[in-house]
Amino acid sequence: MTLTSRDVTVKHLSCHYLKNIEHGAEDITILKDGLAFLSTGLKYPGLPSFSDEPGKLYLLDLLHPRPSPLELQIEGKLDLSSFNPHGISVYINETDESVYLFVVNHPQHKSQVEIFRLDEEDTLVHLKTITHPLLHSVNDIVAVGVESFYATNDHAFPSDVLHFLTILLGLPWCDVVYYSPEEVKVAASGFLSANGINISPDKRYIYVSDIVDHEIDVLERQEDKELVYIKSVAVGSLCDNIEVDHRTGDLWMGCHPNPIKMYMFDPEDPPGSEVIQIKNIHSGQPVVSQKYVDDGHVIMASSVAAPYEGKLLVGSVFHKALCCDLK
Ligand SMILES: [Ca+2]
Ligand SMILES: [Ca+2]
Ligand SMILES: [Ca+2]
Repeated sequence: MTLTSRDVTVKHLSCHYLKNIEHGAEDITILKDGLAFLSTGLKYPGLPSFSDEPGKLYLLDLLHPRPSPLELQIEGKLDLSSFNPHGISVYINETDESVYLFVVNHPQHKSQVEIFRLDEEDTLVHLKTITHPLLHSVNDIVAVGVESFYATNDHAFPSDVLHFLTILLGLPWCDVVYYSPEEVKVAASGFLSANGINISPDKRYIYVSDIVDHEIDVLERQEDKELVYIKSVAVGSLCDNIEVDHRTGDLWMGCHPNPIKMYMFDPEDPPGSEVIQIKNIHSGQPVVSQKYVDDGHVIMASSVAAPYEGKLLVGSVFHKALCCDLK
């Protein structure tokens, strides 16, 4: 059985809860200037969700003396009553420094990608909704242009029954899809379940969390948009989203040490959280270490860990979010 569950030895940092975040911050990403984007309120089949409200996006300025998440206002034609945000990624247009936020959205449990532009401090303008048959079970994305991205499919088929069969049989049938207005194609395949995705600071490599396989895969970008497999790094946990430290290139993941507790949710025996870091991933000896471990009593089901200048934001699938000191 690949969905292993293990007991965890608690290892805490000095942290506080982020205000207003009560129903998960499944994905978080931080810009070089300290602005963090949070995707909150995910409703995902089979997993707990403790709010009937639609999902929301928040912004947090880590350079503020007392950072507090601010809800982003959304302008445009997007239906906000069914907004169900999941993985996110930011792209900055180098010519005019404009900030584009890409968001995986599951209205009525469908999969689509929304592209927004940050216009003022608290306003996102909705530019485009992208749907495509290859984008059938999107978990996370990494933007590589103002309208192009790589996306992970966490299911080999949109159907949950067929998906669980592939997991039970160990069939690595999930893929990563490249999307641009000119071309859409499978860029890499062979994942048991592709979850978080991100890019190296030099933009040469793409990292994918093959979550049920307990590993992070390293792929190299090609001229024709394909991704060539380089290697896998074992992480010993089910790692969800990946964030990359802009300065060091280290990978940080929010992981699920006992995922069965997530599906069989019991508040008396909650699912735990684990933050894992990979240093020197391109060297012959990457260093994998646990930076934070909780038995679920502080935070349940961590799904992302985003570092910024000695601070670490930890988000979760359906619970709270933490701001921790790394120093
Ligand atoms: Ca992401
Ligand atoms: Ca794999
Ligand atoms: Ca994810």
